[in-house]
Amino acid sequence: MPRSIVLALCALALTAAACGEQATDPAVVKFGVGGPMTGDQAKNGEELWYGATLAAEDWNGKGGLLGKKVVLIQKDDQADEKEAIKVASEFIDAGVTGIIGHYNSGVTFPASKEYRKRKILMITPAATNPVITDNAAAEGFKTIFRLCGRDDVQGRTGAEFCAKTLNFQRVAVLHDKTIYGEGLASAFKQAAEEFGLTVTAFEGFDNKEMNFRPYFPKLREGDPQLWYFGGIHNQGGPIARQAKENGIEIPFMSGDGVFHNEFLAKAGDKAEGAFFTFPDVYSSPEAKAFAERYEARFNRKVGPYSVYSYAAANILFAGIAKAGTTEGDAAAAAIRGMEHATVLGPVSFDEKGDVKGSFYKVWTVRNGKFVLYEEAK
Ligand code: ABU
Repeated sequence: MPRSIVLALCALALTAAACGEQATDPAVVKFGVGGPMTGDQAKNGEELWYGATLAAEDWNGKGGLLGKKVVLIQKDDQADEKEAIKVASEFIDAGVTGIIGHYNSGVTFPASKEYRKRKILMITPAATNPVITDNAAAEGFKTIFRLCGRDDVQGRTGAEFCAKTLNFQRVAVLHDKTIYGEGLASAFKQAAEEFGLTVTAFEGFDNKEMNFRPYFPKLREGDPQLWYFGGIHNQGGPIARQAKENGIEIPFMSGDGVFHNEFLAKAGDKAEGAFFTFPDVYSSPEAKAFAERYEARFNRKVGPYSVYSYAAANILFAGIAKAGTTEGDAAAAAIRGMEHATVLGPVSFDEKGDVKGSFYKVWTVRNGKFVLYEEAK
């Protein structure tokens, strides 16, 4: 066969394949689940995926959404800000109605800009940097939602605990220089200073760093009584362990990105006594029933953001069902107009797309487990 004909046939086949992915199957409604599915944050992506999958299975088990089968598409953003636009474009090309994701604020924010200009619904179960919803609202976009809390709120919760419960006067702060880690660290610092605390250090390092010893001299300066870390558990576990191995015995505190069994595994016995801010996603009868069902279905431990992802997917599907359409603005209005009965308890959204109210609590590590500070006292 002449080479020109072979090339033409190949081009035709590629176009057909591409069209196949883009084609709208009238019997299905597609949603994207985006997060870090590989690498040292893969547990976070896994939680988003399996939480959303259980919600999709529930809806399909009762007839689907608007009479169609819910189909989820998974994409790995590698927790990498440079992957955000590529992954967002792939979801858009696949014809998704909505996104459950992403996990990292530094990925979620640029990806959300792609979704929102096409009126694709997005609900992040996990990305806590305020800019995601603040910027969408300021620019008049309505289809962006955040089910988890915000770093200005959780940073303040942590600082208030240091000032009013622990009665400390001096704290030090380290962060991973990402928009999440540095943003949370800055929110903690600002609130700490408002509560009258002295912040003895505020230092950042690359989010791939694994040797933290060079930062410990700075951490010791000014005699802090606690040190705060803004970052994710892949660094949070090793840095907490290395700090204690190097004689830094003051308590470690961090936020939702480190609140994970991966922290306990990586920090080992050096995790004991650490403090965290995270909502109580484990204690209610609904949360316990969810955890049992999730672990039986997927043969893996439930994680903090499995619960959020299940609730986020249900909110998205319920809004579309209520609106009777997948059109973004109409479904977003329905989501805002509802009180959602979720596994986290009742949830409603403000005009920006943020969840109303604050659910942050302080946790500590006792005997190798996370326990609510109020119950550990
Ligand atoms: N909020 C936990 C970590 C994800 C992020 O906001 O970057």
